[in-house]
Amino acid sequence: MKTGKFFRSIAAVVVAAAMLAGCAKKEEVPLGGESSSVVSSASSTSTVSSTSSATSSSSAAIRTHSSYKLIVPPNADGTGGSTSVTPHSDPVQSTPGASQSTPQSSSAVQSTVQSSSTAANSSSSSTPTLKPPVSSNGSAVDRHGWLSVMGTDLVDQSGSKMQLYGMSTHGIAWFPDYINYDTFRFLRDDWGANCIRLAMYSGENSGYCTGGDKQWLKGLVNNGVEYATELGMYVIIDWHVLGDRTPMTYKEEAKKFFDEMSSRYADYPNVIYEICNEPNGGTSWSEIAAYANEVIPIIRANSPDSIVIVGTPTWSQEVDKPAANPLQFDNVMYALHFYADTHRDGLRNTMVNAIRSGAPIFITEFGMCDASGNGAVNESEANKWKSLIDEHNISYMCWNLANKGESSSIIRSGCSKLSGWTDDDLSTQGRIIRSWRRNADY
Ligand code: IDC
Repeated sequence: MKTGKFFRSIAAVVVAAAMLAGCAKKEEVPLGGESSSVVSSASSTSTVSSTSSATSSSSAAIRTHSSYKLIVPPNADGTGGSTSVTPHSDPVQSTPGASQSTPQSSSAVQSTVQSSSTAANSSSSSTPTLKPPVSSNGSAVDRHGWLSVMGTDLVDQSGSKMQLYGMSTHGIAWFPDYINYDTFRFLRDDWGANCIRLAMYSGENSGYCTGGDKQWLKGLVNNGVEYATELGMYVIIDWHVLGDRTPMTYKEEAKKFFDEMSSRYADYPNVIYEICNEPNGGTSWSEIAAYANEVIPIIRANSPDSIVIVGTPTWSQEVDKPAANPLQFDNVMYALHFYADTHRDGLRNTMVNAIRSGAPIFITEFGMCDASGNGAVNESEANKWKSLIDEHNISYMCWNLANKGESSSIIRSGCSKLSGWTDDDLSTQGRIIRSWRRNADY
């Protein structure tokens, strides 16, 4: 039996079993996450329109799924879908990854989510079929199966070089509407994406360890994985360390989370674990390595062959550190993040040198603007990165899948469509990214 078919059968059994378990337990989980106290404690000036949950209401249903809530797309006739998804306000922007002198852009904190169901459904298919239009070559996961790391390369099940490409969500707590089957399908079919990254902040406002509703957040991750799986796409579960600076801050929570995720997705060849987004604030490689040495064995015990990505010091820029002192596990890659208008030749040189020293690099986040996630889009610097990325077979995920009023959001602020975007619906970065891989064949 082909790996893909085998995997789909397993996945179906796992899902069915989990749903039965959920029914048997009759466990009810409160919806919508945090109380108004969390929302009102937000320091951001973000505006969240009250219509955002309406969009989701029309396109998905929550069922109790073991201890998670599973959001289920509606039937083909449009019946059966509902949910209650209450996005939280994201926090005031810090300036991750910038040199000390990079100023913070005040406009980065402006956000308007306007996910009105009418607009969202008018141009995107409102009734996902759950029968993805897989090309005659099969989906990416059908064709490439379990991935592994060989030397500095990501390779597929037959040992051929593999490059993953796609979008990272924004914080799933703040922009949950984009965890959506149609959204992922459009990215796959129109943009040529073969991977989605699910960014779950661990330490910010409404982060997993800082007041977020854990069951709701895990439900979103769960949905994201299931949609990607249905679509034959790879999916990265990102423990988005940022405001918490060192992954040691919430190490115990991380261990529990990854134990749960890797046991749930043990048989999914498409699930990749990113265990700490961007250590910062002086966190050393040895501290990150100590964390990784505790978390990776937990993942390995459940899912021995999955790819694990580890963040690196200084907002995932110091890939020279693991190049000099690698972790002692197979199938591990190191994260490098760049924002093209801030990070130029210096970081590109660091990356190439690290690869030459044997470090497998995965760019799990990049933008074309500055490191604040805002500011001018620098296409020529972005193109330099793109050449290097292709030259070295590096996988790359673009930040971010949202319509926030910041340059790194790929959807224009004010556009509420969840899929079916034309160039007019996209930000400058969105238009460029869309053009990069549209006709690529995976
Ligand atoms: C930014 C978002 C912004 C949000 C902020 C929260 O774009 O809307 O308010 O986080 O602190 C990173 C981080 C990523 C940042 C992004 C842009 O991993 O979370 O997102 N960035 O600043 N590293 C470098 C840049």
